[in-house]
Amino acid sequence: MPTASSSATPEEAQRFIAQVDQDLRKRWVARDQASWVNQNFITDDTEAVAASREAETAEYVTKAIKAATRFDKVPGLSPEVARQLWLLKLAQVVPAPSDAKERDELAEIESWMTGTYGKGKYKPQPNGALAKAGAKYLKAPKGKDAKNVEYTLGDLSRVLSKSRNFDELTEAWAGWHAISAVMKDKFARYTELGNKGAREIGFADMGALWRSGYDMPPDAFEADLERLWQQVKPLYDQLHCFVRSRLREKYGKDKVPEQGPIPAQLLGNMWSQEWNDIYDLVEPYKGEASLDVSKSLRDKKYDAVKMVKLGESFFTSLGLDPLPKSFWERSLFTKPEGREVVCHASAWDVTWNNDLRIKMCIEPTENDLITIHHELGHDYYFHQYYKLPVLFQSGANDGFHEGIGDTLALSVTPQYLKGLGLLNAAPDNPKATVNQQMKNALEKIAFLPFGLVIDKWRWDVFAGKTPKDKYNESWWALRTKYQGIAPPVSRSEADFDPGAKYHVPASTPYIRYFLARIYQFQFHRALCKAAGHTGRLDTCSIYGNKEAGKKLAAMLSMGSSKPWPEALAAMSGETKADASAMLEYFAPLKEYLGEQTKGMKCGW
Ligand code: X8Z
Ligand code: ZN
Repeated sequence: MPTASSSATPEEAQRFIAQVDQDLRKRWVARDQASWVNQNFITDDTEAVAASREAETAEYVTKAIKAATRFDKVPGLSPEVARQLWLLKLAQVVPAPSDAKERDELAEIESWMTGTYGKGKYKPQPNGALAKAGAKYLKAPKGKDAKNVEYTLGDLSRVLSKSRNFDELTEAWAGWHAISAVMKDKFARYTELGNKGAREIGFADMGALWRSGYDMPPDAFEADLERLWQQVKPLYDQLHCFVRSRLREKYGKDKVPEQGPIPAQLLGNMWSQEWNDIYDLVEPYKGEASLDVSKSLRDKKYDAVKMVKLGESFFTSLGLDPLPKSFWERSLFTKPEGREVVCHASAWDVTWNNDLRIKMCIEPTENDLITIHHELGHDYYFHQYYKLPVLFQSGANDGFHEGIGDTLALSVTPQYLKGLGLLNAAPDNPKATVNQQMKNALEKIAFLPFGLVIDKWRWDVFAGKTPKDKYNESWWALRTKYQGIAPPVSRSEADFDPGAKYHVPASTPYIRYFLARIYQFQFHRALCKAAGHTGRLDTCSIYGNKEAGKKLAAMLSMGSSKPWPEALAAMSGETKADASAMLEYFAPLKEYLGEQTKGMKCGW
């Protein structure tokens, strides 16, 4: 550990941060290699190795932060050094207490929670709805009776997206949400230990640390989130209202209340976070051209690699580099047989040196095609900044990182898909536009309140405002307040529903995804302008446009070396997050929803 003399100078600070760069790189590589192996082969041993590397990193970061306080009041630091010293304070998502035993305990809980989620399974009730439904949506391995199989999240999610039977949906929902009850005590202990670590490095609690990564005071950040939410809430309310009325027609008035929250299992997704899988139930104009890309992917026999190549071709069309050879050798593209893996999609630069990979259990669906673009967005960000000091090897903020692939995916328009033969027709008429927009809104707009609640819940837990005996109650209070959804079956404090969403056991902060939903439309608008697009925003595709590619690459190459408003300005000229681009994009749908919901009782 480098130390500084009591009369520290800017030069010493410079040397200190250069040493931290080397040390941190070594530890992050060791940690991420262990984590990669653990998540690709979940066993007790890989879990232990991953926990140990995590604990070592946490120990180092806390010590380095404490040593760096010597430079707190040193005048004349270069902006690069000052920013790295600041980013060092934020470098450990779950900061550990300096007590070795507590540190190890914390890291073990983290690995255990991730593993427990990854291994989560549900065996259908012998006479329940899923057993009766047989193998319709549930793939039993060859030679096995569907009734005796334990189903994974992937299987149960297929039920949520495809089944239109109320009882099957309810059982699949409840089945998955049973996997996390065991996490509750551990999560409470993790909160206690993580908070202790956060306080040692000068934050009130872990939530305060997480909210500090946005180049503004945490309170100002929360106010900004509220401002953005109020910008988009009217559109969400209309969408909710319209979807609820269609679900009432489908499932009956006894199942879906006229004015109450929507039962969470009816929205096509395990967490009701994106609703595009129930597009068939809410399609505005029947008989318009099909938007079913999943079917075309299956018909055209797209396998996982072919889908990833298609994603890559979008990035290279902008003038960005092809993915390195090692990407194709080291990535995990499909769910392997005979071992436990974390299937939740992720992107990596394991050795922080252009060692790009994705880890996904790809199925030939449109959702997975979009997720591939999302993950490659991370990899291309890594690629553009891997030569920077490691503390600058992240997004301008984490919402930027989450928004890049999505921005490109906004250019995956029906016209583009038609060119690939993945859609038969891409008509440009008002009805087709509304259909297309509805499908996109079910993904993008429906997500917004979900993107808010995960961390609103965690921030309150970390701040001690939500005690352990109110964990689940508070979770559902937020889910109902913001999303307007209700639990499918009665819940109690014996349940721990937050743990059934990957990012909670995996300690991934979530507000980044809310931000990304907003930013991606700002990015899209800016890149479309650079590409010379003049028409409606939802008809723009930057595919093949090198000018847009240059703008994108310039922003990505900055990593986190500058405050995010500067990175945004480099791309769009704006310095504030602003949902007006998103609203502009969805203007045609807003008009349709306004007409459709006239006279309806909206809200819950
Ligand atoms: O977790 C992800 C990515 C990996 S960074 C697949 N997403 C969030 C989620 O699945 O909950 C992307 C959208 C939101
Ligand atoms: Zn992501």
